[in-house]
Amino acid sequence: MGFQQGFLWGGAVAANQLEGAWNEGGKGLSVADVATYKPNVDVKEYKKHVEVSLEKIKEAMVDKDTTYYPKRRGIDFYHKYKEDLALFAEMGFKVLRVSIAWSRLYPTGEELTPNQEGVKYYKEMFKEMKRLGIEPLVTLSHYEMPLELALKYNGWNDRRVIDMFVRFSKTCFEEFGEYAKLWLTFNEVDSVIRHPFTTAGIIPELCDGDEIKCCYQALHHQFVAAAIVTKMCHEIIPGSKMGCMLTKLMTYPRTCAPEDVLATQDKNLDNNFYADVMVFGEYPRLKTVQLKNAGYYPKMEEGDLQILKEGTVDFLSFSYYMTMTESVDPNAERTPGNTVLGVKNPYLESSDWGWQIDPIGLRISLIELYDRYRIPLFIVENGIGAKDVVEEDGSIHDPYRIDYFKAHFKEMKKAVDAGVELMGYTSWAPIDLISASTSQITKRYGFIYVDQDDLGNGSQERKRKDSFYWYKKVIETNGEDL
Ligand code: BGP
Repeated sequence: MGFQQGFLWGGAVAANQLEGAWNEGGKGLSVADVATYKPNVDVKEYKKHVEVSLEKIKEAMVDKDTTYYPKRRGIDFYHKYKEDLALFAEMGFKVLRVSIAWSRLYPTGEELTPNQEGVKYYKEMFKEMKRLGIEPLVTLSHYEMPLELALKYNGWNDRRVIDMFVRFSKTCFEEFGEYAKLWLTFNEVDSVIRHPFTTAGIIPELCDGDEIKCCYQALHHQFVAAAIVTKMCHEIIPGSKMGCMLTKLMTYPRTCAPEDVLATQDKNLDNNFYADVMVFGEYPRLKTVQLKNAGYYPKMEEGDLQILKEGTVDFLSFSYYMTMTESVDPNAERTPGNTVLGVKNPYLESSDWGWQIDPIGLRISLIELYDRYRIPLFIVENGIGAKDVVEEDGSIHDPYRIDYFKAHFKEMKKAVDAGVELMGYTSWAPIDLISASTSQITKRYGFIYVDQDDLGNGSQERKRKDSFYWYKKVIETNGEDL
């Protein structure tokens, strides 16, 4: 059978990781602009590096030296987008997942009308994509809320932020709806719990001693906002489709001991919770009980549950980088991964950053998700961060990246052949950009190399890696020639 005709092959990026131009075009500061560069650190050290505090944020705000804030410079896509889009078109992209920086349209988040320079910038970008025949898939919120909302309201913890986000989204639909029919609300909506500041602007000192409670409240506000704008998107843009976006983190039991299986079940139920709300339009009963028992069930307003019911999504999208393994044995060997900690799976290899590579896990995830939700799926992030070497003649040989994608595409194909409805695939990321978790650019994901180091040195010249030509062929043959 193979991939359906019109399968949407492409790539995914996020404004805060590639645009740069953090203080141009009337843009306000976003939470990403205070994210510092983190050199490779081990698991124990990691916690210290991701700690967020009011004091650190304020220091970063007045820091004029941007060397250690790589997201502020990105890869200068803001000025170079035509060159980069041309390279994506050369690979034959059908779709490009982009995000809109909220603080480019609403610098503080509180304005009543948008910054016209920001509107103009994105309109030009969408026009160029249209000219090149690349369809946009637009994420409304990808780790980049206006910083002012974090400082003043403790981000999404405050219900008033819903209205501000709805205003921003309405602007996006009205201004860009002519070009974009495919939309996503919150990138990796589940990550509020793992990265509260990056995802939801939550500052621990403003949480009355209970950060987790703050996170679940923020998450609820995001669910409500997502449902409102999903409905609105359908009303404003004829033929539009809205998806939710999750981090697919499937967990295996380390052994078949029932204790391990039970602990694993808990992890997997938690991973499904977010999609349950956005696809079915309701809080699942088991999670409701769990949150109530823990004292984390969010405050709701009358009508919230109805809003969730009326704003369910058309498709389910997710990122897929790795799988997790669970064990109740405290001595089980841990992985050196630096965002989500887990037990080592002896059957899997890991990336240089400790992310366990698992192509078959992608097939399992696709089948499990499709069977549970029965709506079309879209893989909107998948890829490998690696250290690339530029040869003397300027070529970049990245067989490890080709191997990674090839193995994942084979499994994707098998899932499709098994009956899974898959709309498309966007690799993370088609061009080297700033890593979300570490702010390194040397954790490279692209088919296109960017001559820039972690501290911003380099010409920013773009170069095609071997994988560039390989992916072009995959797209040309609709995934037949791997
Ligand atoms: C996802 C994010 C992306 C992206 C990717 C890779 O969680 O949605 O923004 O960056 O992970 O992660 P990292 O950049 O930390 O390697």
